Amino acid sequence: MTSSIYRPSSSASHRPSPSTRHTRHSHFCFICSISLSFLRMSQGRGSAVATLMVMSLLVLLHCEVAEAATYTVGGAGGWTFNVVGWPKGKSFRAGDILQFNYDPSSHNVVGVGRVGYSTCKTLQGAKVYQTGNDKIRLVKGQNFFICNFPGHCESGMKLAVTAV
Ligand SMILES: [Cu+2]
Repeated sequence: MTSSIYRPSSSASHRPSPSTRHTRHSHFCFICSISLSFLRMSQGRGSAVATLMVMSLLVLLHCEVAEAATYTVGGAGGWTFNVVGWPKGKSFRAGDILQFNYDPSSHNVVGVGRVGYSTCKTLQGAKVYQTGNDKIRLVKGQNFFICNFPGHCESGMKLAVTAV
């Protein structure tokens, strides 16, 4: 049931919008359309076995991605200062996508580790996102992001999300 994905949190100041989980991965339709193309091809050849195989694959893929969701970090305010508390009260799954919306001349998104998150330091080789419209897929476990413009992370422009 997708209606009860959010853990109740007595200290949360606002309830997250439940509508976010209904957004599915964009590649889902891509996979479906390719699979359906193969399906049509195999039907043309009259191969019942191939048709069955493709249909099974389609069902399998559907099950795999159906639960993935896209979350807009910070909600309407986007990726900005004091966004650090945004994940509170929300549940995330591996494969879910975080959408970071921001002005790329003022901010960026850097994938860091636990130490980078707590110290607001970017280690060499860290992945830097800077389009202003970044979609980042969550991996299982902890995911840490900061803005490494001077002083921003220290002003709460940091994010720690745990995906199950
Ligand atoms: Cu910033």
